[in-house]
Amino acid sequence: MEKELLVATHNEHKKEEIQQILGQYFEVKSLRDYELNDEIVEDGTTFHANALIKAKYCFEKTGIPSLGDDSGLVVEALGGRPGIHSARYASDHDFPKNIAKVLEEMEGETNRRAYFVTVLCYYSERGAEYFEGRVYGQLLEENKGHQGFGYDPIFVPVGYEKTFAEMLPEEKNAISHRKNALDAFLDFLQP
Ligand code: ITT
Repeated sequence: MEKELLVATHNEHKKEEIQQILGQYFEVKSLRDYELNDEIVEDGTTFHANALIKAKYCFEKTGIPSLGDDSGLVVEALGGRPGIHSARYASDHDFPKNIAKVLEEMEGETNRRAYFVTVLCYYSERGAEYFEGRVYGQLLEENKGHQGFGYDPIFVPVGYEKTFAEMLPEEKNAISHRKNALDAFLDFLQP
């Protein structure tokens, strides 16, 4: 039986995605599997701090090696916003409103460079280790596509002519920031 890994999410979809990638190393568990129902307060000021808060909370509650993650969209011309505020930029997990706010702030801006980032924190008996993944691209001036979530309809990754929201999940998941961060974690796990 593989070692357990507790992933600091209530999102079963995230758990499945991680299980698929890390399945040969870990049996992946979610907060729900451990009945950890408290809201974890993510009040860090960086992606790293928030990933640490989640992973450390889980490890301290259970003693099981834990993985916390924090992701967001970083826009060069906006000085890095929405950044750690991506999920609540205009309104909590209201993706159309959050996109509208970014597009409004980007009106007339010719530098459309942006990237998605994921920071993972692996917390075990040995303390915290961090892994980061990015995907670079350009922001459109309007929404295109209906797949995915968050800022996908306005983000075109480098080397493509369609948005993340116009890609099939497999296509996006093969090049995403989350995938790149998990690959970095895999490299670390490899003997
Ligand atoms: P949990 O913290 O509950 O896991 P979340 O939605 O807040 O869910 P993330 O930290 O992964 O999770 O992402 C924060 C926000 O960043 C998310 O709500 C989106 O607005 C944006 N984001 C992250 N990854 C994205 C992606 O692949 N495509 C589009 N937007 C993304």
